[in-house]
Amino acid sequence: MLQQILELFSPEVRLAFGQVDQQLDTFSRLNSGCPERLREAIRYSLLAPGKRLRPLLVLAACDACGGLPSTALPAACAVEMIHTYSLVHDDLPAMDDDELRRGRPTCHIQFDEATAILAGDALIPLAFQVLAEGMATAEQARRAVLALALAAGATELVGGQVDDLGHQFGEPSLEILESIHLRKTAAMMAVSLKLGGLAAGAGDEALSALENYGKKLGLAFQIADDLLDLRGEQARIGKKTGKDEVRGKLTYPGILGVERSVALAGQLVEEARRELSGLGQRAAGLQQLAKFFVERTY
Ligand code: GRG
Repeated sequence: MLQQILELFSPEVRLAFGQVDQQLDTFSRLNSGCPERLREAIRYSLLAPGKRLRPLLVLAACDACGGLPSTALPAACAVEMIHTYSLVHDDLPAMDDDELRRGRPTCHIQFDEATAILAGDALIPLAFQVLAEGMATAEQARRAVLALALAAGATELVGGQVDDLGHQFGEPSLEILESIHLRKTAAMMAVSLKLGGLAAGAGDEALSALENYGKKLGLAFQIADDLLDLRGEQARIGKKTGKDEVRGKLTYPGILGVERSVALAGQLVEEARRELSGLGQRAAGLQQLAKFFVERTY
């Protein structure tokens, strides 16, 4: 499926996307002051075979705004670092207590809990370092660092995670569920697109269109994630399925049922696509991508 997705984008996006793993490798070599076991744990999680969807959003948004996607590679790596830290911490016994991630033992199983916590911790400043050093101008770097700090912070990613943990076995409410996923999942997608736009020097109108698209996309992605947990194959997804029900998690199929969840995902995809209409033909790849996001099987 990834190959099919990549074909939606320009050769420049594909070329830059092909460099993401190599760049992540370079950025995570770290200097000799980093303890070896910490370096290993950081690289174990960061270089594991994730889908790299957020980096793709960064590069595609940069292209859609008329920029050269390779200039957005540091931003693409920065969002993947924050995303990876959030997965490492989410998998810890104190949170989701998972043993499988990206088809491999989770970081705390492969190493130990303290190392997994600290590897996640170290990825956060590394992301901001890469972003601050990698944007073309000081003003772009300032705006990008601010945007990522807000998206990854206490009101968005972390706040969404806290509310998600707090509502296990809670009163099912679509409003709460949407608020959780707008912050836990959609905010990181929206900021990925924004950073790509910033790297291209896009104006405020284009930036807010990209962010709105990212929020709708993130919600649709989450519905697909809930549906995969319910009926996906563990081997294909690379993580355990059927956990949401056991943990009493609020989910879209749990509240709406499968049919209405599928319909809502479709509606969100249409709304997301419309958000990009002002960007014209250059955003056609991103518009198509939205469909793949909800039709995914892993
Ligand atoms: C610990 C602050 C903190 C936050 C954790 C990311 C997250 C918040 C929780 C992960 C739980 C989860 C299943 C969320 C659903 C959406 C999501 C982020 C899925 C994982 O992203 P993918 O499918 O993963 O893009 P890969 O491995 O391909 O990068």
